[in-house]
Amino acid sequence: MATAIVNLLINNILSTEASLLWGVGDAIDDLKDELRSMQSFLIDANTKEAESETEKTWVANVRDRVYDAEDIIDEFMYHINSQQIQEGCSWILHHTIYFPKNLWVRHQTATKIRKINGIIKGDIPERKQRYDSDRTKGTSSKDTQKRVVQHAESSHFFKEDELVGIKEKRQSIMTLLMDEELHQTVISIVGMAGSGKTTLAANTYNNDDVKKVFDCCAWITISQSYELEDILRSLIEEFHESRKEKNPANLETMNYRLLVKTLVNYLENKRYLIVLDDVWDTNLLDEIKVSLQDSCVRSRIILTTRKEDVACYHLGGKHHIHYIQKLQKREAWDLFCKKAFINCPNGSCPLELKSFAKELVRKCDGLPLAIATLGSLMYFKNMSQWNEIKNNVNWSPINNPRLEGVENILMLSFNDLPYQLKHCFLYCSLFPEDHEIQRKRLIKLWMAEGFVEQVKGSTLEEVADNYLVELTFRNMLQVVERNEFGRPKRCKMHDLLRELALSVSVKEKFGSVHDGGEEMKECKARRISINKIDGELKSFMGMSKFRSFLVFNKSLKTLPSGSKMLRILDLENASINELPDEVFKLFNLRYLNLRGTLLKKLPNSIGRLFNLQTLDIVNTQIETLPRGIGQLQNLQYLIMYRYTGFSIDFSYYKAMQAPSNITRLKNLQALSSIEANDDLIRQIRCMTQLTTFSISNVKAANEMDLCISIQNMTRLRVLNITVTNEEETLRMDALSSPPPNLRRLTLNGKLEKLPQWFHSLRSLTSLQLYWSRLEEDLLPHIAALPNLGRLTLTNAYVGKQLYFNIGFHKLTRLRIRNFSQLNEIIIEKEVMPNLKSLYIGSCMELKTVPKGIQYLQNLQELYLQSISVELRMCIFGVDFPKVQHIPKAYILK
Ligand SMILES: *[C@@H]1O[C@H](CO)[C@@H](O)[C@H](O)[C@H]1NC(C)=O
Ligand SMILES: *[C@@H]1O[C@H](CO)[C@@H](O)[C@H](O)[C@H]1NC(C)=O
Ligand SMILES: *[C@@H]1O[C@H](CO)[C@@H](O)[C@H](O)[C@H]1NC(C)=O
Ligand SMILES: *[C@@H]1O[C@H](CO)[C@@H](O)[C@H](O)[C@H]1NC(C)=O
Ligand SMILES: *[C@@H]1O[C@H](CO)[C@@H](O)[C@H](O)[C@H]1NC(C)=O
Ligand SMILES: *[C@@H]1O[C@H](CO)[C@@H](O)[C@H](O)[C@H]1NC(C)=O
Ligand SMILES: *[C@@H]1O[C@H](CO)[C@@H](O)[C@H](O)[C@H]1NC(C)=O
Ligand SMILES: CC(=O)N[C@H]1CO[C@H](CO)[C@@H](O)[C@@H]1O
Repeated sequence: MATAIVNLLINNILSTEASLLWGVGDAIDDLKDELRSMQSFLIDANTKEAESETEKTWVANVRDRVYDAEDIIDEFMYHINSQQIQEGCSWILHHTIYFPKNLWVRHQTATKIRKINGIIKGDIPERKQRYDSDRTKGTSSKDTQKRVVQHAESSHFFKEDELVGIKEKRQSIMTLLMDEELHQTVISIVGMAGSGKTTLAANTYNNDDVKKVFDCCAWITISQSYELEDILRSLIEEFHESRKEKNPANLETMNYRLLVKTLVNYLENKRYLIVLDDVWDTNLLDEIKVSLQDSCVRSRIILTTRKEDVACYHLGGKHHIHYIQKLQKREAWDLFCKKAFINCPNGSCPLELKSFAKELVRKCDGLPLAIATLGSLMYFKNMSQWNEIKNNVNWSPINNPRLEGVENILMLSFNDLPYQLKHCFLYCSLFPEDHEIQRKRLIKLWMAEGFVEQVKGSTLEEVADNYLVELTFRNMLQVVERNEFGRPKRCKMHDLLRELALSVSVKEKFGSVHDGGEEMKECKARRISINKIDGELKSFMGMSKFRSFLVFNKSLKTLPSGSKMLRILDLENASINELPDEVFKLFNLRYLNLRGTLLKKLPNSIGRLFNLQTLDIVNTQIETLPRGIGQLQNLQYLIMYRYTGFSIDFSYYKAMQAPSNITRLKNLQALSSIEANDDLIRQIRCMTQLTTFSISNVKAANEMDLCISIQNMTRLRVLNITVTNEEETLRMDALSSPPPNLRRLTLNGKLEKLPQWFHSLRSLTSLQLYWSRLEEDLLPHIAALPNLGRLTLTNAYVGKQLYFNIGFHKLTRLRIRNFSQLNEIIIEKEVMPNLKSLYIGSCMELKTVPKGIQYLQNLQELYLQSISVELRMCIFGVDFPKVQHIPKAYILK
């Protein structure tokens, strides 16, 4: 692992901008040369983790020296930058300015670097020879690229894990859930980490037969430390969500007593199902007991735990304990084969591998997590690589006394990762236990850290996306939710893997998590994640070396000072309403996430953050961007809207006002969402590089200018346009052809007709029309879009009938809302054969179910909201046979 870290450091140093290094350039050049030659064999050495002790010590030493070098360079850059700011001309940075008072610093820096270089140099030649003669092959990231594409096409990718043996176990739990016992009944599922408790609970909980019989359901993940009030709040939210009801208005501010009262009232005489996942102590059960009264209506509680005393604890009512058995030899083998040999004839193990494979599976000790991870690892290997592993495996605890058998297996999977993926994987452990990690956030963090390799013909974002997919293939991350094309949207890290990753992180000074308890005194790692805090967070030793500072706790109110070299500052949802000036001097900062904080304003000095790539200020109180924003020449993602209402309303979010200087940002790819004015619309045409563009406050009179601007944005994939108000018309006909790769289009405003360029949206996968109030029938135009997967029509058409008579072959999600005249929907046979989800809301004239709904054989969910009494009666009466094939149908208020 240390070698992977050294590589990363080297890459970061190598990418330092040379023009800034006047006066220290020679020393740094020498260092770069040395590092380059070292890097080439460090990469080779990377997978060979069975290094000898001396080897390990050597690599660790190199790591520390390179850390030192990085510190010196970053500190130097910081110094030079702040000098120039004082001189009042920070934007001249790319032309280096010569300041006499910097001479001394430059000289000093050069000396320090030479010294480090000497140390590294003295150690290398001899090693180099050795490595040259003993090259080993590891997984390279190029293989990763290829593989991901291959697998994305195989069905293996999309299938959810049907764990071996789960059917019988599920049946026995289901029987307990649905039996005739009137009293509240607790079913404890107990087993060790990685034994599949949560999978079993989830598999039962998500079963439609189960959900149908309960009035309301909630799934709460507890994990090791929890806040009781948060849990009660989540319970209330989940219950409401399960019945598609709005949360009580004052939920956020309720105190403990009120929360309990709300729950008790809500649950009275309701048959409820609760899953308490991963309970660690009996205190929680004591505390939560009063909220979960028994109304003798066959309510059920499932709890999963690693601890027997928790499992045996009596909440009252009836009690059953389900011990998760380790997988039987046969089951373990089947699971392994499913993962490892899915592409082999009959999915079975080739004869010549059998004995070794069996040996491997035996080591997994019947734990599904270990078996699945190992199986996925072996899936990627060919015969000769199997043999290599066979010969290299250091099973015996002597090699790694710290680890148990199962951890050894997980370590094997970790070691097999290409070095970029090692960083990415370790990074995930900085998120709190059980945190659902958003794909978008994660890959931006990876990119800002410099983990993502440039690959010819792909954007960094695409490469990062593939890293994520690869980690999920390997079962190192679990997918919580996928988008309409099967790509991961949210992921989670299994506890056991997270513990492992954290232990590696700490050992390698890669990163560390602050979990509350004692006051923070010192941290040696380069990255810190604050998960828990007690009171205020004070400055502590080691802060000056931090490159990443992540906060996952609402209660953080102030930022401790002393980190000058941060690359990443992520304060999402922290209760911060002011940032210290220090933040705006962070010359190295690449990623600044202030989403959900209480900030009201950004200072002009934000312009000093010369290296900033991502700025996220979604859902803050900020309304206007400062002028300094125009100086952020490296900015790529600027994300800044604020939700203000429900998505059925015309104006449900607010965009940001920005100085027109913003158009000078030549590296900006995502601009979302900006408030238009006449000037801006004209000037924005020079931003031809944009891939995501969202603009509001557009007027009909802007047609020409807006269209010229969009015409120039040939790389656009996402486009959102919103007009000033409900009465304003959106005119887009001046556009001669739309951006060729447009994937998602949202038009919010009155349309006289659909623009003539509509038929050429060949790549469009998602279309949303809000408040268009078209008078012509819009469906023939939309039916012609060959790749459309999602369609939302909100108050888009004033006609009486929607007739789907052709096309829509790839459509999976359709939402029809607020059609005031609509009284008939007709769907012909073989139209939208892949529709999975259908929502119809606020269409009061609609009195019957869509004609032809019975042809939609893949429809999984039907939502009807604010519908007429007649339609409601149809559903339960004459039309029932037409909808009874739909697994989930909800009628909401
Ligand atoms: C695959 O299974 C079928 C039926 O179970 C069997 O006839 C066939 O011989 C098997 N093929 C191999 C390569 O094992
Ligand atoms: C196995 O895969 C490795 C790496 O992709 C490759 O270098 C090697 O040639 C392959 N061996 C065989 C026997 O296919
Ligand atoms: C935030 O920190 C407090 C204090 O340690 C802790 O009680 C709370 O659970 C933390 N919140 C989260 C979401 O972890
Ligand atoms: C931040 O808070 C919002 C609103 O409460 C929530 O939806 C979101 O998931 C939170 N983000 C994280 C990373 O927890
Ligand atoms: C744009 O930026 C330049 C320099 O950064 C500044 O002089 C100018 O006043 C700015 N213009 C506007 C309209 O903000
Ligand atoms: C575009 O609009 C859709 C629908 O309102 C919204 O979900 C999405 O977040 C918007 N995208 C951007 C980049 O503003
Ligand atoms: C943008 O479009 C206009 C008119 O279509 C054209 O004259 C101009 O060269 C384009 N600008 C760029 C930067 O491509
Ligand atoms: C529920 C809802 O938002 N209804 C709106 C639908 O559209 C009409 C007219 O276009 C509005 O008046 C309603 O308020």
